[in-house]
Amino acid sequence: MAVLNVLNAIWSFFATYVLQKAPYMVGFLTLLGYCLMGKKWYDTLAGTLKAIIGMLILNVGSGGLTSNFRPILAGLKDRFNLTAAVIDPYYGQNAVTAGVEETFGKGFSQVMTLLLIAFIVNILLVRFNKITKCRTLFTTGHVQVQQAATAYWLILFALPALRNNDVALMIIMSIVLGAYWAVGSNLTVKPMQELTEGAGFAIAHQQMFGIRLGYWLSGKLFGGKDGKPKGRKVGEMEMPGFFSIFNENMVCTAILMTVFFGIIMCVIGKPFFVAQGATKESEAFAFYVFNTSLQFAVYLAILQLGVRTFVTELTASFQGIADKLLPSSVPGVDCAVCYGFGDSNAVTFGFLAGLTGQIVAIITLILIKSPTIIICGFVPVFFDNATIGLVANEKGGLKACLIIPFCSGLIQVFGAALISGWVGLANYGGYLGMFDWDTVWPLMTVIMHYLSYVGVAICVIGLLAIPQIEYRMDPKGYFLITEDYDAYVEYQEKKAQGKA
Ligand code: ASC
Repeated sequence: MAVLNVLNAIWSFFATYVLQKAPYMVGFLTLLGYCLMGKKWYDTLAGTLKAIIGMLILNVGSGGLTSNFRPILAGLKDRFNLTAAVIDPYYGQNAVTAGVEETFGKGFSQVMTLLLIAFIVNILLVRFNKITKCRTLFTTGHVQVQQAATAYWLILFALPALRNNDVALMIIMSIVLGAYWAVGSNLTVKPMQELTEGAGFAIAHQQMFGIRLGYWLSGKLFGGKDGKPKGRKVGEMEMPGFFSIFNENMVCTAILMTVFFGIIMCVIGKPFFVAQGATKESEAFAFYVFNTSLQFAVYLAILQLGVRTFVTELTASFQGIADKLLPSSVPGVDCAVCYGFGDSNAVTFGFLAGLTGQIVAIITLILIKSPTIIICGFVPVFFDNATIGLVANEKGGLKACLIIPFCSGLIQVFGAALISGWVGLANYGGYLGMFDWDTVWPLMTVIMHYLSYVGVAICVIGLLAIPQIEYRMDPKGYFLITEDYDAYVEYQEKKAQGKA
């Protein structure tokens, strides 16, 4: 008994302070990887610390972006008197916590059990990747908590018969969620390896299907035969005179944000920000607007510093895990990690295009008197569309970087309105609202709701079939791209010349 208690305590410590906290999860993986590689203790220590600190810096950046812009979005809601569901992962998680007892007579604690078992499903799918073809391990704990909460709600809603059978409930939910983690992040391997020229990570976030769809559409619609954009990429826009300052990431971000958010903040008006305590009556409003807009460039710079600090450590040490425990795999990391690669201005363009799409969609919802109105939250509008824009730019250039995130913005709002209204989450004020949760998950919820267990089987088989299809399209390159990127590029070149 005593042993069991100790094990239990260790497990719950691990679950609380490591598994659910991305920086420490990344630190743990780095430590494990370096130990498996037999690195010297002091190198292991240094690498682990850098991994944790880098992730903490990244969190300062992404948290700063979010909190800097939250009052602005709240202001829009206040000014136009909208009561509606906010699409934001944190609001979404709160909505589940607030409503799950009342709606389904269930507590939130099972969400954590779901997270743990689904994570194990992910590990197993990667461990047996000779069969499953899954190459990526999800490491972003805070996102996993948010997703486990929303998946819990959606599946409880879809399968009423399961509500009284906890064991079956956990098994089914974990398989669906674990498969989504493994398959979704696996889909981002190719776009990310190409974007980063083989940095050795995939994305484990909330728009993984969106990334792959954006990548594919950009190539199809705006790309040439050589896999490169037909038109110019964001970074190649040689702009004359005044415009050339836009080539500089910080300057570009600062100017665009000041113009865009300057207008929005002026519409909301000073009194709102004073009432929020964000500025003082005595402070010049123009200064406040300018300063707030510049923070955006500041936090983006911080975020990129965080990425640089930890990416090399994590991916280098992950080699130890890949060699010894999970062959041919790469870590799936936060989407913000890729902002350190590609054209950094594509991040800003993608975001602004997505925001425009969301605003158009919200106005449409209001005009058609939709029963569920959506308010944009910063996390979906920024992190989804910036990521999709960055990938789109790489394959399709500037046009793709604007059009694809614009469409994604529309889809996010319409998808979130439909699903959150239908399953009842909108009544609790929020919905997760990230791209995959406005598309793939609503679709799976519909299938499971109408076809019950057959629907579950369709969803799981459908998910697991995706890596199989991708593998069959390029059996030789499929694992090579994670194992040896240079060899992969060489192989692709030969293939293009018809030699391989
Ligand atoms: C999310 C979420 C965040 C951000 C962050 C982006 O989905 O919950 O805090 O995106 O992970 O870096």
